[in-house]
Amino acid sequence: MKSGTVAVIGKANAGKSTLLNVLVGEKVAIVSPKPQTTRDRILAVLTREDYQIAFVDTPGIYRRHNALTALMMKTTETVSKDVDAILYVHDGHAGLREEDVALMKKYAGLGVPMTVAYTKIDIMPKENIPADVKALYEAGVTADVYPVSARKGQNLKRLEQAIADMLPEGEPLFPEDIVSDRSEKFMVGELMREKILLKYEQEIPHGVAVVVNTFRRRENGTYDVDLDIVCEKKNHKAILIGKQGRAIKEVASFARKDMEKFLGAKVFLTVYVKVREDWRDRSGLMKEFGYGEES
Ligand SMILES: Nc1nc2c(ncn2[C@@H]2O[C@H](COP(=O)(O)OP(=O)(O)OP(=O)(O)O)[C@@H](O)[C@H]2O)c(=O)[nH]1
Ligand SMILES: [Mg+2]
Repeated sequence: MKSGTVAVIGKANAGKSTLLNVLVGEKVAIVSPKPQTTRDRILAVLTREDYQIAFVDTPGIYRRHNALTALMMKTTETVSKDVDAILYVHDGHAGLREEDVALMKKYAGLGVPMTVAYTKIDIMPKENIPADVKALYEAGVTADVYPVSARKGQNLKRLEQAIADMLPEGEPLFPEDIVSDRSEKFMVGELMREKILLKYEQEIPHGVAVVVNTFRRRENGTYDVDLDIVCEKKNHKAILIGKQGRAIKEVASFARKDMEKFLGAKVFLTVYVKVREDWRDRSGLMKEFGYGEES
């Protein structure tokens, strides 16, 4: 039996979390068209007869702007050095730049086996693929490259096998019914953040933290969820809430529906919007909001 941990690494917005969700067959990480969607490491386990792959999703590589981003990059660096293998996710549709080659070389040089998932091939000209694969080879990236589409489910079996092949022989690290290490409470907060990422412009969602204060299952099986949406500025709060509370109502309603789908039960959701000036640069507040438990 092959068994081990695999860091899922790549630039922000490359498609890491989407690929991970498809590979493990369950939504374990939120996804959005905006960079910096994933803020923390998330473990996702895929168990088959012959192997167990424990993926660690990571925050995408991004220019540093504030203490939160710096912390996210630290998480990614730490994870990449502490695994049996690396799955480097490259957004093929965004083109291949020198910085991509440099990043792949950097991670390939860490001393653990690496495979490249060249993703989003469903939205790019197919003829670019062999040219990019050749360019990578000529640039000295020795890892195998698998062109895939997470959205269309193309070529994923071959990628999965290649990942399993990189792992050492050993017993499974996790029970086979475990898919993620994250609690339902965490996921509920993340689903709220996902809807905020989808609804508002760049600056707003990046400055938002979601803090779940109550997550309770009643005897009749329904759930009570009370959460705070914490933003950085008063004017962000006004935008989040919208005219007569319309914006927040809409986004909360989307989130609630997704929470109900995820939990398989009715959810009573209460949402508060709060301001904490520049929390992303204040480590005490970051900790309070669940970031910075460096592991
Ligand atoms: N067309 C297409 N879109 C994809 C594919 N995979 C991901 N996407 C889209 O790419 C965007 C980013 O996806 P994520 O999975 O959130 O990317 P990520 O690498 O986890 O991003 P961060 O967490 O911000 O680092 C989303 O809009 C996805 O729907 C794919 O195979 N095909
Ligand atoms: Mg992600």
